Amino acid sequence: MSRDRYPHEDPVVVTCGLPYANGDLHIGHLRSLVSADILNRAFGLIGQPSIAVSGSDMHGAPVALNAEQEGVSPGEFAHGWHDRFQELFPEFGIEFDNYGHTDDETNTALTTDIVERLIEADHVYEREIEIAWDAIEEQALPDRYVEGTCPYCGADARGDECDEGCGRHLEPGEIQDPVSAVTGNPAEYRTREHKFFRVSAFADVLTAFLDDLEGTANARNQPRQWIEEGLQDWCITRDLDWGIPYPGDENLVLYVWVDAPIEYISSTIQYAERVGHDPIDWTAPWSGDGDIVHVIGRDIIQHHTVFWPAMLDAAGYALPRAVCAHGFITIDGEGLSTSRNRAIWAQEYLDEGFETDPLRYYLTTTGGLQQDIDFSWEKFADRVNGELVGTLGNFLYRSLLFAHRNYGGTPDAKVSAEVADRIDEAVADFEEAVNEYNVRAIGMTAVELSRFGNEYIQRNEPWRLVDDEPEAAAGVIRDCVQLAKAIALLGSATMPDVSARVWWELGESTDLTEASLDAVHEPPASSFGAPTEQFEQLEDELVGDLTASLTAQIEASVDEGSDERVAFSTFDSLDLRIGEIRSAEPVEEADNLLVLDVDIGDEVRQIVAGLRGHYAVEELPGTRVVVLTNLEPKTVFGVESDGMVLAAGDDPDLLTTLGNSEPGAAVR
Ligand code: B3M
Ligand code: ZN
Repeated sequence: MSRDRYPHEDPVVVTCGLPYANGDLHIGHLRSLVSADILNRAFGLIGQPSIAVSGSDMHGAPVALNAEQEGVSPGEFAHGWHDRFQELFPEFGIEFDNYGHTDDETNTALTTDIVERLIEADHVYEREIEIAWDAIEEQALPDRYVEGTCPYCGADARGDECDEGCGRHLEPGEIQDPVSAVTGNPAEYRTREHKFFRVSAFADVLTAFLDDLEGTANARNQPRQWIEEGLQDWCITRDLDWGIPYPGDENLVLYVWVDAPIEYISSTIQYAERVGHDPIDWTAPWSGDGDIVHVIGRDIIQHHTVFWPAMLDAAGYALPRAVCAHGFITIDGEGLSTSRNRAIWAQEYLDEGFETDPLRYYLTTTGGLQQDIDFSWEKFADRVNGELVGTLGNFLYRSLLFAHRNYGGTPDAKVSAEVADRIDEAVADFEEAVNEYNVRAIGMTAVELSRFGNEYIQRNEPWRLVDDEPEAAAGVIRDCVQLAKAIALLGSATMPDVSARVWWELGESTDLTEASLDAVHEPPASSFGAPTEQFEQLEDELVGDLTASLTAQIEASVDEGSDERVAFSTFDSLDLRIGEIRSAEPVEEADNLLVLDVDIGDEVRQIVAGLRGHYAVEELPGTRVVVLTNLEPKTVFGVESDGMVLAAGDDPDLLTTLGNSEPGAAVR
């Protein structure tokens, strides 16, 4: 790893966190993918040799569990998603130099080799641990196969992560009140032998690594705290029949988080094998000649700043130079949730017929990389209409149209010192942004330069000069055309499609993706045609429709019954008991309500129920029903209701007992 400022001569490998090949991609995934793509393109623009690699994460419980629920083999399931991802990436301008997957030969061989090195160096030992077990199904419950409560913060957690609470990685056996995610059976713990990687021995290595680590501050600070609290060794095997076998024990597979980051190296190797090692050895950064830059979501910082560098160090590889951990995305102020369908899906965005550059721009410039950001169609429209249509699109269109109409292209004049300096300033800002991995600033330079352009054209009023002072008018427009060219170049990392169109409209014949910022001062073609408008205004009516259909999509998923499971402890917190109806009376002024007195064993409760018209008041007394007794009391039509009587269906069918359970008997 070098500490040299970019651009330097050694290669840089930009990686993107591997999406699990287990479901559709949404804007949360896109934030990682696009940020990595932007960094890679931005490196290229400043003359830094770089590639972007990633791959699909095919192993582990996240894939096995979803495949099982779909009734297909994990391999077939994962390959299906892998193919879908690869079709989708180009639509969003996401260009990887290599996109592999964790189940291929390169990664299987390399993972086996790395784990063997860890074993040889005595960094792996065996320990008996308690793992979650479904005694009814006689099945181990690794990772996402089990749900329960986080031992650190008490939030609902699934398997190996506290995804809705403190965000910690959870070791096997740590989750409390475990329940099988497949059957809902309460899990027990069984003793099993598993392999552990001695992460605790790497505290000094990791501390030194973090002291030098570049990227976002969250990726340095959180692990420092974990190291201070004392590092735990890491269980690297699972009882699962899907994954890379543990070398030396075919009954165990490696934990998915062992082979997933190794795919970063495997993917680099595949690229190097394809293009050869001359003039650049792209694998060199993994042995210290060049830099590794990881782009990830903030939920997987621990994996990338503790487990992964420890593994790299133990196996003799170089450690990354930077970890850039982006924040989460909320949708209309609430957490994105795939199971609740509270998400903007990549495919649905495309189906609306939208271009993807505005979304790339929104996802990467709304907040700094590290910040959590909110998406709503309204906020999206505000930025598209304001910054892209109103500022950037407006400047390009008005100035290039003026140039085309009056001069047939670039006027024959010299670029002013003011504009040349302002372009240099933008280039310097851009280079600085790349050196700080500041994806937002990378995207803003083009918009800021257009803001200047609009102000410049407004201040110089070429439309007034054109008749009386033609030379002055030509000078102003010459400046604007140069600004447009610089904007296309600077904007091309974040908005590659729009920039390529502007480039082409400026009469450039070279491939913009091959260009560098050195071209900002080169004169554009002397003749070019009429420009087109680059961005479409999002009208209020459309925004209203999109917002309404997003709300409907979320509500429909709630009605359908989401596939999100509740922890057993959640169910257990409901006090359900048998009750016997003593009396029933209509509630005045409420057509469908009855007020019941219900004996629940140790007391009689007054409960209002929507049964009027479905049952005659005189047939109810003596009926044994199921009562939720610890529901918050409330007042309905002036009548106090303390509990809930359960019934099935819209045409309420009271739940009763098959045997003759006594009032007060607990329902489980
Ligand atoms: N497949 C996805 C995630 O947890 C996981 C990333 C692997 S990166 C090596 O966000
Ligand atoms: Zn937690």
